[in-house]
Amino acid sequence: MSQWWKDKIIYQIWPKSFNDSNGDGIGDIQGIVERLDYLKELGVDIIWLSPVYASPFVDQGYDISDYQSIHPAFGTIQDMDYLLREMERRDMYLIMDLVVNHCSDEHIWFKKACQNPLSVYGKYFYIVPKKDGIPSNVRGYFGGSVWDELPGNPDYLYYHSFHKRQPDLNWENPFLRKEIYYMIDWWLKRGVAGFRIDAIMNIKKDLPFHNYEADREDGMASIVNVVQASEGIGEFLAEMKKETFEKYDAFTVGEVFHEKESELGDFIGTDGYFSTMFDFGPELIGKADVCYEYTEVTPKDYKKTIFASQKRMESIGLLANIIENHDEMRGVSRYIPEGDLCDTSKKALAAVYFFLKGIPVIYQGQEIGMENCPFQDLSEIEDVSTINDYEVALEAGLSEEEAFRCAARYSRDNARTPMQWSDDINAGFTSGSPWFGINPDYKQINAREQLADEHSVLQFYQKMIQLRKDPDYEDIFVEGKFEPLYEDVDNVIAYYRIGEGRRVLLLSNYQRKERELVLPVKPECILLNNMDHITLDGNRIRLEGYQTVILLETN
Ligand code: TEU
Ligand code: CA
Repeated sequence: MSQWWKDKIIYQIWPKSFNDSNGDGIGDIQGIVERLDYLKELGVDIIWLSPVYASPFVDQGYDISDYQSIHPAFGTIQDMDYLLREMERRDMYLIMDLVVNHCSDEHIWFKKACQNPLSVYGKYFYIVPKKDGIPSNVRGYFGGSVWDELPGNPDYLYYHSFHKRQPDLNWENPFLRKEIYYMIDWWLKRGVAGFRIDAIMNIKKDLPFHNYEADREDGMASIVNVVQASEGIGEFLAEMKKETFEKYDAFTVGEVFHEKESELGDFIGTDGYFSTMFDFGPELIGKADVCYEYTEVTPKDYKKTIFASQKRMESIGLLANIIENHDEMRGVSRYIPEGDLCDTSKKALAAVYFFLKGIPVIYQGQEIGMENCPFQDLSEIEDVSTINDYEVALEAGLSEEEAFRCAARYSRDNARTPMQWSDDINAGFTSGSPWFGINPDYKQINAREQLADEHSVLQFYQKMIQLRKDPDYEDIFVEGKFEPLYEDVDNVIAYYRIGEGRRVLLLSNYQRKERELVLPVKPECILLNNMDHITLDGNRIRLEGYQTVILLETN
């Protein structure tokens, strides 16, 4: 397969909160079309669209009841075709979210399975007779047992890794796999360029089902045990690629967690199952099984983690680099120490992750520096996962106030507030009443103002993208090797990208204090600077707080 995507910039749209075109308070497909010029102007090539399929929205569309139809709140299949045409006209590509570890309990397959667990559809899921006992003591991602009584048929149990209304599909069944490949093919034929592949490590179970050592007082064990113990996922992934992606030279990015180190090459090597996969290294810093045990990220941890990922993937393949997504709090609120948050530090973080080797992915609103939302009360939260975090914290004995604080701080809903287009009412997201609260900081942080301000975070993103895509620097930014510098100097994040007969140095003074450094070589010129000025004298450089530059060196 070709690597047509390796110099491209990806932008993730979480449709419910992107742009509402018809005033019902919910973002929609026509709303995306309205903003294509904005994205083109920014420099985006590939849009990853989070689910827009038919769904009861128990998990914000990651619970799909019909893979080949569009949820009416988002529009119609004709709107999808229109979006595809409008993107093609602008040389842009669309990738959809492929959620095939599970579907919704409202999917016709599951309904038929409930009616008759012994039918062919019963075998599309993991369904067992209840009289044999609960097959495993596994706790799902959103809390509680992965086993529940089959709706309408309490003599049986079925398996769900996520919410109980997201039954897992049985990938061991070749007929189920065929259905999925057919559906993927159907979308590729329609013109989508590929997929972001959801929760894919969960499709392989550790069979036969059995218990694991309990890790909490509930007597259950984390579902991570299942992912880590299961063997043989590669057979499914290789087959899926051969039956679908390969035929279309599609671009795929896997949501891969807990892969085995020795299998990295199988995932994203030259002939890998996927084009790329997310680097979740930074996302995992300081995380624990429960949110009240999370710890804050220090610049030191952050540097160590991104550098480790770079080294690990060096001779293997390209990672998709992110600072946030729809499952995380805002990156600027996580990777910049509290109190240091400002436009300059936001630009510093942006440049640091953006020029790493790999494919840069921007999450909606990141380009204007959107921050965590100051939630005040649980009633403002919609996300099932956050509500579970809160309950788990309460059960562990935290006060309501403490439980809310930690659940809200790390809530996925921080990233799910509506996009801030302007300082007009509802941040210009909708003319109606928004489905979800708008972050009150939209008067200060919004796209319209930043489009008119050359010092804005948004225009800095634009400049970064232009530089990254400049064909003159392809040998550096696309192909160039990564090599760290000043690795042991605290609060300096610096690395080379090495091109043909030249290299660039990304240098970030990741702290509030200014600092002077003696560079190994006198740079030839400055390709990017997140401030107006620079103090450079030969190879002595002085950087202000969070000042970040890209310097070109030629031999
Ligand atoms: O996320 C998979 C995943 O591993 C999550 O459980 C993650 O740990 C969780 O978001 C933490 O709260 C994917 C999607 O990105 C997510 O939005 C879905 O909820 C999930 O799959 C189920 O489809
Ligand atoms: Ca709408």
